[in-house]
Parts: sequence; C-alpha cells; structure tokens
Amino acid sequence: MVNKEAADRTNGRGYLRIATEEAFAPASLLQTYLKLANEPGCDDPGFKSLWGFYAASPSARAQFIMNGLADLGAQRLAHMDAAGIDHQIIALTSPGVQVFDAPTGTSLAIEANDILADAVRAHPDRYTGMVAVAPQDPASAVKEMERGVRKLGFKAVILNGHTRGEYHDDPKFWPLFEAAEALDTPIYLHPNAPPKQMIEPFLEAGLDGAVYGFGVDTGLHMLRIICAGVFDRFPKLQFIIGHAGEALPFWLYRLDYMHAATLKSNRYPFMKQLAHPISHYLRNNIYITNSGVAWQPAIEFCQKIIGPERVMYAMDYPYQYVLDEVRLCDEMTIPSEHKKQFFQTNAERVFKLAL
Ligand code: 1DF
Ligand code: MN
Repeated sequence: MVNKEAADRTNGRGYLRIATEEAFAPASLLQTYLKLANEPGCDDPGFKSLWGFYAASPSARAQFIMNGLADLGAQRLAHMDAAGIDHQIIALTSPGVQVFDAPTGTSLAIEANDILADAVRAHPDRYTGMVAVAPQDPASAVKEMERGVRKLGFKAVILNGHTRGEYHDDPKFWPLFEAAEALDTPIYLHPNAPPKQMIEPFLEAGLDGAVYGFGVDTGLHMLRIICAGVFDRFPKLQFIIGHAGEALPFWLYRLDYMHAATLKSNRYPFMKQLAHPISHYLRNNIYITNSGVAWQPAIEFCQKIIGPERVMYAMDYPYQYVLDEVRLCDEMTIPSEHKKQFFQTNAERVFKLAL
C-alpha cells in the first residue's frame, strides 16, 4: 500500500531507511562477558580477544560501543535520527549466548529476548527484534524461537557463528532449521571470531576480528550449511548474511565449478550430491546485507549476482556508526527501484514489517 503519510516520512527521498544488522546487549550480559573473558579456564581465544578488549578498553571506540549496545532508549533513537535511520532490526550482539554452557545460555537468551521485546513494544515504529537462542540445547532453542516469533513478535532468528566450537551444519542443530522453516522466519547468520581450531594464524596477525576473521569464518559456515544439504532438506528456509555476503558472491563462479568437480571425482566419499549448484542456494535461500560495506561496487555486484530483491541495507550499529556511510549509500548511482528495494522494501518483505 502506498499511503501519502509514508511518502512524507521519507522527506521526499522516496524510501525509508531500514537497517537490518543492528546490535544490542543487556549491560549485565556485557559484564558477564568480561568475567568469562578473564577466566583462565575460558577455552575460546576468539571470545577472549573480542570481549576481553571491548568490555575493558578505555578507547573511545570501545566506550562508544559498550554504551551503544546497552541502550535501547533515547540515545539509540537520537543516533538513528542523526543518521536518518527510520527503523532498526535488532539482534543480541555476537556471540550472543552461544559461548556459555547450555543451561546458562538458555536462561540468558530468554532474559535478553525479554529485554529486547520490551524495547520493541515501547517503539514498534523504530525497532524490530530477532530471537536469540542457545543452540547448545537444540530442543530449548526451538522452544525459544517459537516463543520469540509467536509471543514476542520477533521477525528473525540470530545465530552468531559457531556454538562452542561447533558449526551448525551438524545434524544435531537441524531442528532449528526445521523450526525456522515452519515458522517462516529467516535466520541471520552473523559473524563471530573463528573457533579455537581455526583462529591461531588470524590471532597472531591481529586479523581475527571484524577486519577479516569474522568474514572468513562466516563465509565458511554458510558454505558448510549449503554443502551439508540443509536447503535440499528445508527448501523454503531463508538465511541472511551480512558484509556483502561475506565474500561468497565474489567466489561464486569458482565455488560452483570446484564443488561440482570435487564431487564428480569422488574425492570425499562423505560429500553430498546437492540438488542444485551452490549458486542456486545463494539466489533462492540467502539474503545479503551490506553491513560494514558502504561501498557501491560491492553492493552493485551483490545485486547483479543474486538479484536486487535479495540485497538489503545494514549499518551495524554501534560497531560502524558512520553518518557519511548513509550518505554514500543514498548517493549510489544505481536505478532508483534498486535503491528502494535495498533500503526499504526488501526488509519490509523479509521481516514482514508494516511500517
Ligand atoms: C565488530 C563488528 C563486532 C561486527 C561485532 O559484534 C559485530 C567489531 C561483536 O568491529 O569488533 O557485529 N560486525 O558485524 O561487523
Ligand atoms: Mn554485526
């Protein structure tokens, strides 16, 4: 429906700006992160590197992020207004509750979801929530997904990278995928630092974080899920990945060629024949956001490779709160229909928004 009021709300721009990978964390959880990162027994070097830094550093960047994460009120809204962001799709920051033991993770997910739900109820025109879950206990994770979608009105599920060193292509996690498909709710596969078995060469070069490790690990994780046959089993399931598709669109030609060649030569007896080439799943089961990549060549390339109906805007607040990036995206020299899909209508459809 095109109503006049909605047109006015864009100040003549012609589209609302909906940011789709925005983060929050209860202040108490951030303190729990700090405690865990400092425990000698903490067996997750990526977590130590990430939260040992942000939760303790006096740097302006860390302070801004810590304040921004915990605030779901006036400060966040003022920052959105200053950047011209009409609406945020908000998720519990990485690694969510996936770093804890199962009972702790399960109860912290419920607590975080309740806090986010209160904020969404207070500002339904500005915020939409994603459900945090503890895949450590798949059965309770499914229950929390159902509660999040049906009772709290959340519109997606957030998965932050590996769960205690395990990737979610493991069949024990497939009940989550079955539930997401049944609920018709997309899963945002958000980065975390690489797990212990992968992180060492990243860490020793200072490249484990958002600079590179996040993207490498998340691209790998998405590919593992595709190659395990998850979308053949759940063909309606939709994932969302950020950071211009974690480089997968750029790799797509080679992925299709080499995956087929590897299968054909029977190199790995366990490797599954898929119903389609990898590119099919990118074009039918995966949405991409430009979180952290306010860069026309990358955005346009994603639109060209997987379709303008599958590429959405994200700011990655508070990690990349850069006002000039919104301007850069506004000024992209792409067809105005594609820009409206990018900033507004794709997100409205994917997250079932009624703004
Ligand atoms: C960072 C970046 C941290 C992103 C994040 O969550 C995050 C960072 C802990 O810069 O350390 O979500 N990001 O998505 O780019
Ligand atoms: Mn992010």
